Amino acid sequence: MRLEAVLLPAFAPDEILEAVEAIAAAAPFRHMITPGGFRMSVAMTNCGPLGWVSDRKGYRYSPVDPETGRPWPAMPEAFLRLANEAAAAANFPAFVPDACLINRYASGAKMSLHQDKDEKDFSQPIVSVSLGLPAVFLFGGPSRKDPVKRIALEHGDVVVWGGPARLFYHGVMPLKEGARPYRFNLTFRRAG
Ligand code: MD3
Ligand code: FE
Repeated sequence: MRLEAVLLPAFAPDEILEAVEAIAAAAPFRHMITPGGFRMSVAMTNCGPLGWVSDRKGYRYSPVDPETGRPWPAMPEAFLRLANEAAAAANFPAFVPDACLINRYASGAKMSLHQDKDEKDFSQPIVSVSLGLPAVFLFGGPSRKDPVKRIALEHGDVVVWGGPARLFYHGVMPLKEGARPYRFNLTFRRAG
């Protein structure tokens, strides 16, 4: 059986957050601009061979950080292992991501309902890892009009989105203040 969205509670080890800090030292978090000219409330960076970027020209994957012209930091071995093991637990064996987008939410930051469709192969799942402050995740359906479910995502939770769910609309409610400054979300993708 091929499951569509699989939640693995507290699956991510705490060391992942330390690796995020090292990546951000080489490729700092920045607020990208949407093609429509809006500054995103979520700050982003990437690691791995490809990174997701947005500017006035559109959304795309780039092998270099547009802020520095240099390649994104390498994907840590622990990231590859975590993504691969999570995908395998959801019956997607041999998942090897080539992109890891790292989102940083301060209180009030949100992500509007959208689909992830800038990747080449939708048969590959997306693995998401939540760290830090909790968030309310919105999970809809294949059409923007479909009703949305609210799912609480906590520190360490990993979700694998595959099959039809891969193209479902989703978003994140404005983050509430909490005991830590940020929520981080890592999304592992096969982009190229
Ligand atoms: C369901 N990030 O970066 S992760 C994104 O919490 C994004 O930062 C959110 O949506 C965040 O694009 C949600 C969970 C997630 C990621 C990708 C999906 C759920 C998904 C793709 C298809 C369906
Ligand atoms: Fe998304």
